[in-house]
Parts: sequence; structure tokens; C-alpha cells
Amino acid sequence: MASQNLQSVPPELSPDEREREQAGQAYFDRIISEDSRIEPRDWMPEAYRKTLLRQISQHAHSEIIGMQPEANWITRAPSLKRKAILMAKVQDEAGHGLYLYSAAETLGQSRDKMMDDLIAGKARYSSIFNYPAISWADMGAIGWLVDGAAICNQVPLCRASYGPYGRAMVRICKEESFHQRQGFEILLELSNGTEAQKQMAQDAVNRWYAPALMMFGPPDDDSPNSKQSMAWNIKRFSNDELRSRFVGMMVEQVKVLGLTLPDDQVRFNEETKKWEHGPLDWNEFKDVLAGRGPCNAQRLERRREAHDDGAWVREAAAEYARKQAEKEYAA
Ligand code: FAQ
Repeated sequence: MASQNLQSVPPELSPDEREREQAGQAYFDRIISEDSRIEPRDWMPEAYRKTLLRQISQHAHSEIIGMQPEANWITRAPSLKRKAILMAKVQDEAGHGLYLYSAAETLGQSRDKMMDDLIAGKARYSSIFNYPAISWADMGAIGWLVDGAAICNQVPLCRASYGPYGRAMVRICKEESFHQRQGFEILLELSNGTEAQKQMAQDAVNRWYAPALMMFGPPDDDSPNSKQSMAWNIKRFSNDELRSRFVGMMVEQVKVLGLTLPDDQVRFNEETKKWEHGPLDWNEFKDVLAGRGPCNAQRLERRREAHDDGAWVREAAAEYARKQAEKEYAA
């Protein structure tokens, strides 16, 4: 692999530049083969930088857009305690977005550019956030299933080969674990409540289950990025592998909830030692990615409004920074 990469060094470079590129590539290959970390100032192949930027910026956008389905319920939380918890959770998601935008910035992309791409509808964010949250039980299902899937996908990313990404993921995963527990607890309380409350919890699980499984991305044979991302130690497991682990976790937890998964084909395959699930509607997934999900337009519109509403904050912060710099210069 290393020799293939060396051959890809552009021939038009001067001999000095070529030598530097080759030394950089050799260093990069050694770090990856030792399962160690690449840091922002290290030489890295352009394709590695672009892959990271793609994944980290999409991830950051997901956290920010992902605030919307739950923020929608803050004013309708059933008690003051629930309201305080939900507000804290939504704020945590904003924090995750900020750590991730900062990690992406170390790859040479400005946050403004990333935000512009999101608002212009050019950037991806997780498919899951294009589904509506229509009852209070959805707060439970989002915490349990969506944060649960996020943890399953993101714990291995704590070992991602790019230092700033892996380190950001450590803190994010700790907070996501708390989020999952609070979602589980909402569902547990509803499930142990009246028949109507239990039904509301089951309905939420029924609606969020398949979209949560699709969060892991397309099946392995339809995942163009996985192979290279795994060779670079960015992703550690394939999309299907993680999806199967997630199903295995949920199948046990749902029993404690006294609810069921809306999938009668879940089973542990003794031969492959993997959990299997029923078919997923990948056409629906493609539609959501193409902008035709139930809430795509609404999510982007809300993001644009929030961006416009925040213009005065950005202007004030820039002005404050300018005045501080002026003071320092004068001192
Ligand atoms: N949604 O070749 P692959 C959260 C795209 S955070 C939309 O398999 P890759 C916390 C993919 O980008 C949730 N697009 O791609 C929270 C690629 O398109 P591109 C976000 C998707 O990168 C909870 C194309 O399909 N988590 O939930 C999706 O190797 C509650 C081909 O796919 C992360 O971002 C999808 N589900 O694997 C917040 C984790 N799946 O870019 C608020 C980090 C695939 O070539 C409330 N990311 N695509 O145009 C990853 O682990 C990976 O990027 C995957 C996709 C696994 C998502």
C-alpha cells in the first residue's frame, strides 16, 4: 500500500518537494501501521484530509441539526425536572457540534465555510434527524435508540487515527451515554404507566427503530468509503458490523423496558456469531439523503433562521475581538 501511495506523488514536483512528500508519506504509513495518531501539523495524504473533513463536518452538522427534534419538546416537557434535563441534553448536542467543528477546522476548513455549506443544502447530516418527533415518548425513543446507535458507532471512533477527532469523541461518548440512559428512563416510566402511556412508548419505538438502524450507513457492499476509512484507522468496524452489534444490545434492553422491537426477524446467527435483523427500506434512506425525507426542508429552514437570528451575536463577538486586539496593540 505504501509503495502505491508513493507512486501517487505528482510527477511535476521539484526533486526537493518530491523528497519531502515521500518522507511525509513514509511517516504517515508508519504511524498508521503502528496504530498511532496523526496530528494536525503532520504530513497527511490529501485524500485522508478530505475524508476526515467530510466525516467530521457531517458529524458536526448532525449534532447541530439533531438539536431540533428535541428542542421542539422543551416547552412541552411534562414536568420542570424533565424540562431541565431536556434543555441540558440539547445544549450538550450543541457542545458536541462545537468540539467537532473545532476538530474539522484543524484540517484547514473554516467554520463559516462549513456552516455556509450546511445552510446552502450542500452538506450532509445524519438521515435520522429528518424524521419528526411527534409525541413526548419520542424523547425517550430518541435518547434510547438514536443516542444508543450514536454511542455504538462513536465509541470505536475514540480510537480514530486523527488525534483531534478521537479526543473529541471521548468526551462526546461520555455525554451520549448519559443521554441514552435518560431516554431509556423516559420509556421505562411510560411503559410502567397507564395503558395509553405504554402504547405511546411502543409507538415511538416502532417509528424510530428502522431509521436508527439506518444511521449506521448503507450496507457494506454499498458503502464506498468504508474500506479506505478502515485502512486508515478512521473507522474501526464496518457499517453492518456496528448495526448488528446495536441490534444485539437493543434486543436485551427492550425486554427490561417491557416493550418490543418492531422486527420479528431479529435473531442471533450461531454460525456467523452476529445479530441479524429484518430488511430495511434502503430506498427510503436514499430519498432522505436526497433531501426528500419527512422533515429535510423544515430542518434546513429552521437552521437558516437560527443562523440569521444569531448574526448580531457574531457581529458583537467580532467587534469585541477587534477592540481587544486594539487595546493589546496600544498597550
Ligand atoms: N445519514 O460510504 P459510506 C448523533 C452517506 S450524531 C446521512 O458508508 P462513511 C448524536 C455518507 O456520508 C449522528 N448520510 O460513508 C445525536 C456517504 O456520503 P458522501 C451522526 C449518510 O462516511 C443524538 C454515503 O452515504 N454520526 O446521532 C448516512 O464511511 C441525538 C456512503 O456511505 C456520525 O456522523 C446517514 N445515516 O460512513 C445528536 C458519526 N450514512 O459523504 C442529537 C460519524 C451514510 O460520500 C440527538 N460518521 N451516509 O457524500 C460515521 O461514522 C460515518 O460517516 C457513517 C457513514 C457511518 C455515518
